[in-house]
Amino acid sequence: MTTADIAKMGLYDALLSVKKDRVLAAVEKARTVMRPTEIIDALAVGMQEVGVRFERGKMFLPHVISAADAMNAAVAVLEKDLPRGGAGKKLPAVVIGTIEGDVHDIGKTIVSTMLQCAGYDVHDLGRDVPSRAFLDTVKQHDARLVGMSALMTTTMRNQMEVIGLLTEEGLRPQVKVMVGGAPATQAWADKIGADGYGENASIAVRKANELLQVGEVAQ
Ligand code: B12
Repeated sequence: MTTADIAKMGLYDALLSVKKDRVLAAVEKARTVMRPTEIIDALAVGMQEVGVRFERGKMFLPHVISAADAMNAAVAVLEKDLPRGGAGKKLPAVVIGTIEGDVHDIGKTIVSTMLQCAGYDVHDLGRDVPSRAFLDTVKQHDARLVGMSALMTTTMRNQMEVIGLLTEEGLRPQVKVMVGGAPATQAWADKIGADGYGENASIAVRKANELLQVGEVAQ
């Protein structure tokens, strides 16, 4: 087992302890042997396991909230270490948010942070974002990409609504759409006519670069 594997396990265990100080200590250790994006991806795996344990009744809402808080604190610490891309060139405006009716924003915030670090002009609308707000912000900033997160099967359909609004307003040809969040899949993206789906934040940045034909940045 490599030191990076050990650090990865440490991150996972710390997140499952749902203790912020343990998570931040594990992040400090991992920083010496792992890239910041790898650390975030490893914590995201831990967060998914928190979800599984919550579903099985082995963890309760206060645990989920503490884990979410620890995850957000870790991402805030790692943000300054993330590779900065787009040096010298101005990358297009991107609008991102969690869809209406949905307050889950951990994954969305990770994607948003990594897109910013890659050099995009990101307009993060937060969570529970009304469909029309995506459209208004696209117009306001002449955005070239919309990223929508949904964590619930009941809110996913709002991603389709935003695509419908973009089409109605004649903006669809120049605005790419990327969807994500745990219940999203490539099949879902195809079904609703999105241009891309990203399973995690690193893939989301790669996909955005591909869709907007922007050169790769170091990860
Ligand atoms: C944390 C959490 C919460 C926290 C949210 C805190 C926060 N600030 O986000 C709190 C406690 C507030 C919460 C509340 C609720 N939750 Co909740 N929650 C979760 C949990 C455990 C983890 C979600 C998470 O943060 N994952 C970690 C992140 C890193 O992963 P991620 O979001 O998937 O993001 C990654 C990728 O998907 C991708 N990605 C994400 N967004 C985007 C966007 C784009 C454009 C791209 C390309 C990629 C991308 O990149 C990210 C980074 O790798 C999930 C369980 C699960 N299995 O997902 C349940 C879950 C999503 N919640 C659920 C439910 C039901 C609720 C509540 C209704 C509970 C209740 N009864 O009150 C409320 C929601 C109220 C509302 N209106 O929204 C259900 C949804 C079930 C369903 N039918 O869909 C789940 C699945 C749990 C369950 N099985 O019961 N929840």
